Amino acid sequence: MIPAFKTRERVRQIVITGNPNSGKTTLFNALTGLRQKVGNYPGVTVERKEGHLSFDDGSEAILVDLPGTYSLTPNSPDEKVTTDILLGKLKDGSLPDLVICILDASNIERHLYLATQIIDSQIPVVLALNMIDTAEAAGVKIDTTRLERSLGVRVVPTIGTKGIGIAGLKHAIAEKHPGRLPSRSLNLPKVVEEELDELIGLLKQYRGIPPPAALHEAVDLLSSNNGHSTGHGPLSQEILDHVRKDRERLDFLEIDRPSVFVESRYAWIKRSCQDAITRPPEGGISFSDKLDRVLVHRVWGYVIFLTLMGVMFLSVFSWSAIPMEWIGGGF
Ligand SMILES: Nc1nc2c(ncn2[C@@H]2O[C@H](COP(=O)(O)OP(=O)(O)O)[C@@H](O)[C@H]2O)c(=O)[nH]1
Ligand SMILES: [Mg+2]
Repeated sequence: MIPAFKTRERVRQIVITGNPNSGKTTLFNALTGLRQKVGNYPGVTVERKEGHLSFDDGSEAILVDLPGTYSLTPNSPDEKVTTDILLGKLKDGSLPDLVICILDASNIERHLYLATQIIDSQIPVVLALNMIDTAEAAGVKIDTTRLERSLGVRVVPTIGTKGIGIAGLKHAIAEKHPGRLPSRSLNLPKVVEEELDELIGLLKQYRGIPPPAALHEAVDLLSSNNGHSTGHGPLSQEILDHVRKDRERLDFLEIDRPSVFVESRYAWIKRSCQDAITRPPEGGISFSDKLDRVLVHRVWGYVIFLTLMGVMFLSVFSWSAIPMEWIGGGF
């Protein structure tokens, strides 16, 4: 990240991330105002947007609006910029001091996929539950206190477009965020858990990979058939042999390697959200559903239909006399 110094204390490096269209740029603008600088990341044509964040006590932080990504497995150069920064894969091995992860509250389970991956990576994180207005309009209620308890991180509700919750978000950013203890938000079969822990140990020991990247790289190696590294140089023969044996063992046990990690994460998310999210009954009743209920009702449907037909009949035969008189009077 950018080396920035202010008198004696190092200025905190904070990054904003989240799925595309979750409201990252809107919240970035609300937090930084007009104090922004736009450039490119070195070596790629991906826009880099940076701003200054000032706190009540006079201290400042640098805020970077990272490109959006759905997970920590990148599918484009933009997403690679984000995942490299979040996993400490930059050349100098630096990690952000804090990650602000923006979630679309009306799509919370899907957006928690990336958020829980970041929580697993053990970088201090604050979740901004944005678009609370859209969620409420859809009848979704989220108890942020309960969500905080189940996820173990700060959760702040916001409506970026209206500037609601910005003060609360700034407050949460300013708090002290102790590094988290390792508690993975995965709920894996025991045998997968064992293989994963063993491989993480090997990757840390032999390659000096930082913990966030080691967990992620181990998951990547076990779930795919890739023989290549995910960004920390080539793998040693010893690790490759170990990975091959792990894969054979899991395949023999008929564990679906590509989906076991994804499914267990979603299962974990579902469980943690259970008590915190209330949805409208019957999967949400929209306005048109409500209208349908009355208009196609067995009794009221006919009453409304006959009334409308009656009004049309009257309008043609009786009320038309009035405009006809006007027209007649005009000649
Ligand atoms: N209803 C609603 N719309 C929002 C909110 N925050 C952002 N938006 C809108 O969502 C869209 C995507 O926002 P943007 O900040 O560009 O998302 P980004 O892709 O994550 O940077 C824009 O049209 C915003 O105006 C919010 O809290 N509520
Ligand atoms: Mg944006």
